Amino acid sequence: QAGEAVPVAQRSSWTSFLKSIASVSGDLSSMTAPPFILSPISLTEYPAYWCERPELFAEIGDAKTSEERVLAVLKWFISTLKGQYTSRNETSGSEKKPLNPALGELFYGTWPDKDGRGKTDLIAEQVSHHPPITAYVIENQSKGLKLVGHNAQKTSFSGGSIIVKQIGHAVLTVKLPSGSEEKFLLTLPRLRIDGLWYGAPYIELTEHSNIVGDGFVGVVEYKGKGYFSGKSHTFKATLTPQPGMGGAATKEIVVEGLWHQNSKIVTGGHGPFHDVSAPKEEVTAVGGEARGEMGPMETRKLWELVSKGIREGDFDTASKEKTRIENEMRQRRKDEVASGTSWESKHFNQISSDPVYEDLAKLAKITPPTEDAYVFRGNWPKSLRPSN
Ligand code: CLR
Repeated sequence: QAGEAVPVAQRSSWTSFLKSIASVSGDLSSMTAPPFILSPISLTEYPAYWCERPELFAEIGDAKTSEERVLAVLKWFISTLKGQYTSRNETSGSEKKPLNPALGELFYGTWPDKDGRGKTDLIAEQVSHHPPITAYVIENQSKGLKLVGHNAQKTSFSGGSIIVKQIGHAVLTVKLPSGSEEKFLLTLPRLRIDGLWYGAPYIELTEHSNIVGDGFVGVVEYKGKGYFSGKSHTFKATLTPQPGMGGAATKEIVVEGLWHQNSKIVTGGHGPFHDVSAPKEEVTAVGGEARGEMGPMETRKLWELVSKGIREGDFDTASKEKTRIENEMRQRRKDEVASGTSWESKHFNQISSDPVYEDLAKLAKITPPTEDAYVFRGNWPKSLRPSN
């Protein structure tokens, strides 16, 4: 039944929202949606999903061989998927529409040191508003790990589902004890958002993504529940060693399972691989200002009243506040035009092609062959790096 999960009073606005999704392709983020589907959290907070199991991230730095390292990267990567793609369902019953970040919106966070895993820090910045692009860096300095990436989405509508093509990539740099570095290129899966008609959207991953580095080309294939067979959230990862690319490994490794539950190694070894049934650890938001306070562009400050309105069901206040913020941002852009200046990112420099991406993409035959990227300027706020 259409809209069964939608509050009765919002059914007609849900139907018109779906109709406009079907006709507008590209960017849904700025479309107005009915209140029941709104999330009080901005997309600038989503990069935190990469580190909700900080001990698995840290383990990459402890690996002794190329094979151990690539397996640690795969395990950490797969273990993030449950949080990235099912956590809104679990906490609020369905996928929700995140707040559409303002240009220059910031999010700072940390996961404290515990059991020798080291402290891990995060900066995310909205580096483009239209289309929305979020750049981020996640670093565990004591383990020599740095993840730098950016995310954008291109959406279309097909067969009653929203198809989300993720644009962007991430590069994980691992500093080895010898002083040399290994770099891993991570690309992102495609999403299908189902359950729209009913009013309870949820995500399935489709197609594939890559993990390439340290002498390995890795492909992760995603499948969902088919009409006749198959299970939701299935994946199969194949890691193929590249002859002559350093790394002592010679055998192919295959891992199969369910990314939101567990998986096992089926080729090149055997036994359990990952298991995400244990609780995850959410990021601790940190203010980026001098005394650890949150500045006006920090996401939880900027959207404070909108979020409160959404959480408390006061949608009038939420929508008034949202309009106020959007108008303020429009005014800023106009002022910049008038004064001949332009907005500048606080933490990232855009480059039009990324040599690390190009080399590793070529090796794995990833398209497009080149992609722009955002380079972190290294300027951590004092609240995250007191010694700076
Ligand atoms: C952002 C990057 C993260 C993974 C991730 C998870 C959920 C995605 C989100 C990304 C992008 C925006 C997204 C969202 C799910 C729904 C939302 C596609 C890829 C769209 C804009 C909202 C659709 C509205 C329906 C829910 C009605 O690492």
